[in-house]
Amino acid sequence: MDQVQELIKKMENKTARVAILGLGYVGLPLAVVFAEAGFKVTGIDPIQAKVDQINRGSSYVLDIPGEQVAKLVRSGYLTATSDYSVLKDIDAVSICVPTPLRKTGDPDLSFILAVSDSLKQYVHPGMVIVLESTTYPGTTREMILPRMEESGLKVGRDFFLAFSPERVDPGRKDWTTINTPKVLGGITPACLQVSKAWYGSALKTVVPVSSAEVAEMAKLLENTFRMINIGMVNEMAIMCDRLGVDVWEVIEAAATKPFGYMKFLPGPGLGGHCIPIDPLYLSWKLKTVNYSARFIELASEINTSMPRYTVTKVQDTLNQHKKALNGSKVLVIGVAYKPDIDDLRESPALDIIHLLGQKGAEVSYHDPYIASLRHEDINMESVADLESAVKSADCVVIVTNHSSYDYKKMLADARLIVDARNALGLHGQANDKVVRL
Ligand code: SAJ
Repeated sequence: MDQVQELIKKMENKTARVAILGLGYVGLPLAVVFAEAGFKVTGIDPIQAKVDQINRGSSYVLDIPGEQVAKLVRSGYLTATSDYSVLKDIDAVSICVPTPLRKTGDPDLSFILAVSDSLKQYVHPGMVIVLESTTYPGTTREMILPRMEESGLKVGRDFFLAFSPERVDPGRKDWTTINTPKVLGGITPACLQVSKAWYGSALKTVVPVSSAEVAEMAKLLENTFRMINIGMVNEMAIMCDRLGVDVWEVIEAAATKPFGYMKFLPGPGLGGHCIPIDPLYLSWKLKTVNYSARFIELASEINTSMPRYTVTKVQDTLNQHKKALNGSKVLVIGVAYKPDIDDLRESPALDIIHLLGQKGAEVSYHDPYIASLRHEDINMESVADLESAVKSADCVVIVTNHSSYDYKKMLADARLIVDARNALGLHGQANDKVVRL
């Protein structure tokens, strides 16, 4: 039996030994899905604290309950380590490491390259490798393939290599790792065949495509679509403001169209580790082929201008009440990058707090998910007594509309509110204490 058939057999009877490189919000749920499917899974992460926590049977990822990890660890289906040498006995590897941006705005592939340099020491005949980290088209073929072939092994014959974009939406309950359709593209047809047998044995729906590049590009289309539409609706908010029209009412009216329209909402900026970043991987790649991705550049410009636009709203609102921003008490409500999660990455609240401080405001914040803020020049704790903080603030600015807040009470207690998320809804529209984006 050749390598392909042998591996497919191991996937079907779950005897293939699986490793997940990177145990974050993508890797840990994926490790759990394969373990629940009956594979023996080894999670590998360089952060010993994560490894220890998993082996103690607890979870640090919001979407994965601790008892689920404990059950899988107790039954021997899930274990964690920081030792890459275990890869010598592994058949199937999924790479789920971060792909952030450098300060210069260029892609930072250092995590992918670091794990590839570890993995290449252990690649052996009969191994399948799938990259999940969001990256520009060509990364799998240009950066991972050559490193694996340094061993002298041949892709598609000895080992198999594919790309499958992660589609984890932190905090979402309806679409999770196991039931979200999974796009999968191989470096060769045999790579697709083997990786499809592996992923198809644990995930509900696998969507095979003709190459790794198609799979890499599909992911970037998904998130670029989102980032550009958010940028467009943010500019709509700015335009409506200039025309004296309520953008929130305009959006609700447009959203009554049952076809040919998709609702996005303006906000104080674009947070998260996917939407603001992934499209810039694409625009960077296009620059290498002398093409300027103008939609992406423009949307990014508008989205990154929203924190300053929000602070200007606060300044103008105080000004209308004969108060200077300088010296005023401003309370920021919600600092996570989106509602009902504890993730701060790229949160616009960080820029807003920084800008408010720069303009001399006395800034405080409250967020039920984030007890303390340590970021660049920001070193703050979430206020303990929300009611008194709202009452004593000269202006409250709602940046992240967590669903746990009592917005009616906040409206009653506050002197002034800048509502950057339309959290107050209609209560806010007819109230002269409230200014919306
Ligand atoms: N945002 C707006 N207006 C909108 C939607 C979002 O300002 O209409 C802001 C959010 O407040 C946040 C940022 O954009 O700051 C990103 O929000 P998001 O809803 O896109 O949340 P993410 O970053 O968690 O996006 C994830 C993505 N998942 C992956 O990349 C794997 C994205 O592809 C999903 O489409 C998205 O979840 C989702 O559908 O919720």
